[in-house]
Amino acid sequence: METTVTDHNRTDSERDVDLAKVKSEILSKYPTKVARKRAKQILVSPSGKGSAIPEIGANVRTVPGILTQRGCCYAGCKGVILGPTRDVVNIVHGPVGCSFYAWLTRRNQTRPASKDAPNYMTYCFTTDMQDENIVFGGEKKLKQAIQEAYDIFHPHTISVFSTCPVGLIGDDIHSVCREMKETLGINIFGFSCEGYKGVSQSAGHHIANNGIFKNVVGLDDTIRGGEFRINLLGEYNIGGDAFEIERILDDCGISLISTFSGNSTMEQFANSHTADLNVVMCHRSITYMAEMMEKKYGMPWIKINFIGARATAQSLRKIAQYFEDDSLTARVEEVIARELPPVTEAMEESRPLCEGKLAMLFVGGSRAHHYQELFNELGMKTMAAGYEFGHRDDYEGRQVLPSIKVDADSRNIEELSVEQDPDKYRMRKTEEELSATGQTYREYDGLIPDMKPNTFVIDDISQYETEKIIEAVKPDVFCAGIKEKYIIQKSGVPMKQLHSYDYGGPYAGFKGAVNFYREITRMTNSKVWSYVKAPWEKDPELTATYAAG
Ligand code: CFM
Repeated sequence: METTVTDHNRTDSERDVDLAKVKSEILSKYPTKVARKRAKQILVSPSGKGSAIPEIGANVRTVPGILTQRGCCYAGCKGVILGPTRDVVNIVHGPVGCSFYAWLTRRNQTRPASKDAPNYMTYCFTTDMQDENIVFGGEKKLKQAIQEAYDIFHPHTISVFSTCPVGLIGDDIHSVCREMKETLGINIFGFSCEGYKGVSQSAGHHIANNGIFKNVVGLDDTIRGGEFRINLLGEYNIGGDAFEIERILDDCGISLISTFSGNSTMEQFANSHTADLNVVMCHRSITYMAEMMEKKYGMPWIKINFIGARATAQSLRKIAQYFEDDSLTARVEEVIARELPPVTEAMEESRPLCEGKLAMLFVGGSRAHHYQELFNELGMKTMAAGYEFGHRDDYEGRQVLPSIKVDADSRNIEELSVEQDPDKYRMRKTEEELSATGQTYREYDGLIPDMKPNTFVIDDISQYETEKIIEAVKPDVFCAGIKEKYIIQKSGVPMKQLHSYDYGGPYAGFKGAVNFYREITRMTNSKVWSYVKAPWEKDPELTATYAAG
């Protein structure tokens, strides 16, 4: 019988791929220096829990010429962090393409409070730089763009994003923003997030965190919400995830003061320092904010994860544990008890159809870890996982932070020096009180400890490596992004985008888990990809004719 990559009747021994051999075959095709570098970024997982965590090469430059999945600093700043916020006019100072290609491509959704409440997310604002602006400077054009946006929309906040050429010609966006802020009397600030900064979009996250922290957080001291008040950090409302999480928190009686930044507003950011606890979902993109808020305002943070039914329940319990309130704990348990049965039912339907199948997960900086929860619930094994731009702490856990060396690229990104606010600092709980709650704060163990034995962990995977590993591992589903999608499908493997969810979702929370089970069951049980044949596979004599000629 012909074996295809979607053949689900593989025996266990067929699945036992010698990953060390696959790794050395991949590396053998690289020049020596490149192979040495990639060797540090491709790990075969240690054998199970309790094993020593190996060091991984991460957050380093991609070798030029290699086809990476990564995006740029501007993408991380404008697209990722500020993209989902509806009441700010985000003007991109640069060529039109930079703005156009960051225009709603991430499927962030938003729900304004009323029909008249501002929502600028559907617009695409750009200064549309031309050659003459590159030669003679673009500050005048930027000023005009801010004025024009103000005249048309009257927003309370405008932010400006630098693209590569702006940094190269030296336009001073910050002085333009200061000047226009004074002229118009609204909040205007800029981000020096030129695409080339740092080694990936991760640099842009940090720059965005700094900018929001400096210019917005702390502006509004009004106390809002009920007794249990949190901020949700690192949730971006892809495919409606935030709506499901908001529904659950609401049911539990937990007030969400601000989300950074799914379904968010600048008004919420301005007010976020009044909450009592920060819960961090995406450790990579937003922990800077959690750390700065703790220093300045005295608010502790915990790591949570709303991807996966079990993880969602656990995260709710963690939040309740912080507040140490019996009525909250009881209500959280009630919600979990009510929500779980239909999820378990859906899981039990899907599990027999998915059990034993293999997944590969290569997504930005946290999903390649979080989504393993859902695959575990389906009884599937994640054979290979990795981040586009995670740092060592996202892989190995935060205990490695002191040993991460600052290099030329990371030195480029400003580290704000933050101090206690003389008026607004309020220590929510002392260290003793925190430890008395029975859980750990400011901690994340990373992806590697959760990987099963004999699996790959690969940082900044390339297209070539993707193809080689698909050949060797023959996964039943591959999760990554749009750049990889069609090549993976052409190799006969079902491909699920975990950045935009391919028009599906939500996948967070309880209802999201059910959506995901059904989607993965459908994808991994469909034969369609096994019928895909490239022309040269169908008609091999084409090659023969060519060779003979
Ligand atoms: Fe955080 Fe994200 Fe991610 Fe990310 Fe992203 Fe994203 Fe992502 Mo795409 S903030 S690191 S920069 S969870 S846009 S919502 S899906 S790569 S894994």
